[in-house]
Amino acid sequence: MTTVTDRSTLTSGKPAHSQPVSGADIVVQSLVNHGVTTIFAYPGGSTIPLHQALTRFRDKLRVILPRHEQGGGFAAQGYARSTGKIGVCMATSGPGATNLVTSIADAKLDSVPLLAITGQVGTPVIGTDAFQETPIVEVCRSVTKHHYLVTDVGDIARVMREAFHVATTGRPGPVLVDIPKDVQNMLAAPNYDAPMQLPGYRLDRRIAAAADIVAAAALIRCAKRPVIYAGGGIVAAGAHEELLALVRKTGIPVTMTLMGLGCFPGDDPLSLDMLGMHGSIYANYAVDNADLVLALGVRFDDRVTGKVSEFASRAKVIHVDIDPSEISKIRKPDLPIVGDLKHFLRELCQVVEPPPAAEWRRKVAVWKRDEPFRYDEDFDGILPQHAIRELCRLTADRDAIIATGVGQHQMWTAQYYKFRQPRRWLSSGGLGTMGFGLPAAAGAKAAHPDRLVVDIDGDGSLLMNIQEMATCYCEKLPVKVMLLNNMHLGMVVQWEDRFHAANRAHTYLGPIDDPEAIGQGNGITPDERYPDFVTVARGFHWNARHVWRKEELTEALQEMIDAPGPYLLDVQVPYQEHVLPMIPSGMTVRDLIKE
Ligand SMILES: Cc1ncc(C[n+]2csc(CCOP(=O)(O)OP(=O)(O)O)c2C)c(N)n1
Ligand SMILES: [Mg+2]
Repeated sequence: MTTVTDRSTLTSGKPAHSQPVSGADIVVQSLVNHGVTTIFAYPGGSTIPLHQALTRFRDKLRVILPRHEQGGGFAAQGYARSTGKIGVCMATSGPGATNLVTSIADAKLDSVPLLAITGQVGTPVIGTDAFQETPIVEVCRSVTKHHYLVTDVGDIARVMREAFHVATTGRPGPVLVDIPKDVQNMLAAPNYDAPMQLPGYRLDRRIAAAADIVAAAALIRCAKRPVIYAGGGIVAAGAHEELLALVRKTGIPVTMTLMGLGCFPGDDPLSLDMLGMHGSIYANYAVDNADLVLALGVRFDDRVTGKVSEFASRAKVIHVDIDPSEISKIRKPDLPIVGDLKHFLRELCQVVEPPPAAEWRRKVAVWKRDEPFRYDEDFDGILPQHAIRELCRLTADRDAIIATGVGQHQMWTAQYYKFRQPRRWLSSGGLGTMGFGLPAAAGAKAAHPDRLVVDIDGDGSLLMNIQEMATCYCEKLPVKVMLLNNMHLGMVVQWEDRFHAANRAHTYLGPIDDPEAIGQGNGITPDERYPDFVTVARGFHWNARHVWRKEELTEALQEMIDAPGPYLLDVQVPYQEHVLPMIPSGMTVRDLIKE
């Protein structure tokens, strides 16, 4: 068997063979060796040795106790997404481990470096349906980048080293390490520098060839209508400055995917904002009319492409990605390039010449001027879009980190909050997991105690992990929640309205005997609101306030921003509002709905 020895990950500085210690201590020492300072961990029978070991490293490692393992997984993701470092979460066997599954799957689809450690029942009883036994490696096999069931204490140090390496290199992703309780208790003399055994994991050719860089420059040189389609890969590669340099040199307009928001300044004249189903009209027009699309760290997701055969149908495509399996998965590019984006963009910038695209830039600017994101600014009440735009204005100089749940509020945040830097935007893109926002915000706050962290959430989404309010209070993570409360599963309501004759099918979040439940209400008065989020938040020792008058919004938002502790602002918004524009699923820019 071949072995991989990557000296760059040798961080222990310890002698190769030391005194015997427990498997649990080896795990925790490995975390420390790899620079982990925060772990989100919920204990149980199968992880008691690991938690006991964690107490011996109190000075080096902060353990944050979430109130649900899914919250722990999302908090670890908030940590990872906002820092670029690996996020680490831990859960006990059985229900603890299965509670992590959604956050692992979420990390897989959004390429987030995550280490999930689970306790497992003792090796003698594995496979006997022992108490709290689930074969979590089997459960997670297809939603991890890699996974381990460690049955020999002598393997732990190497496995941990491999887990860090796999999770953080190439295309990042989640790695699961499942450790039976008896293995945690066994003693071994650890070798933290044991060679990795990853024969199938080869990253050595993931650098763009010089000829491909020249070919890309040649295509750009001739393009009359070029567009950059930039995704989460730019963020993951830390290539935002290189992207900016390329745009400054070439003047090519940039549209971003949901995952890419912030990789190019949203307030730059050449930013076309987000593209796709709820993207800007100008981004979708630009891609539709482009003769060259530079697809950088993107995966041609169906929420971006709609009908694939008509997406960017007039364009040649240069597709650059670190993961070879993304190339030609959806769209066959004219120039496929497997490689690190930072390297590619830096090299390209050396040789590229501006394309003859001045007229195109003017055309795109006219679309942008004439077809902006819009809402009824005279509405007598608070529209969600208005609340987000106001929050964006009030936090413009705060370098805030914004998390979201999933639904209309998420799309409006993507549209109206202008991100200028990467890693300020934390949102579940690929899996679209409701309940992501609050724990992700908590994890980001743990990593950035001095930054303003706001979760812009929906009422349905917030309820899915509302127990994390306790984590925020007890662990001193003073995040803010701007709740866009429409008392509905708004995004599903929108689809009911558009495609199912407004027939309400279990999308009202109040009592079932209310006429609203079957779509026959006439609006929601303040005393009909349910649940009372302000009282709930206060029960968790948060400060909280309800706001519904437009003229009070700015002052209420400022109070939320300035509050020293965790704060929930329950913003009453109508449920009748739709996220626009919209290209219905599987359709094309010609089917774009503007109102
Ligand atoms: C865990 C999970 N269950 C179901 C869905 C399907 N879904 C997508 S958006 C949405 C509504 C979300 O409601 P809310 O959080 O109140 O946000 P709103 O759309 O009202 O802004 C639902 C049910 C989902 N994305 N995630
Ligand atoms: Mg809602």
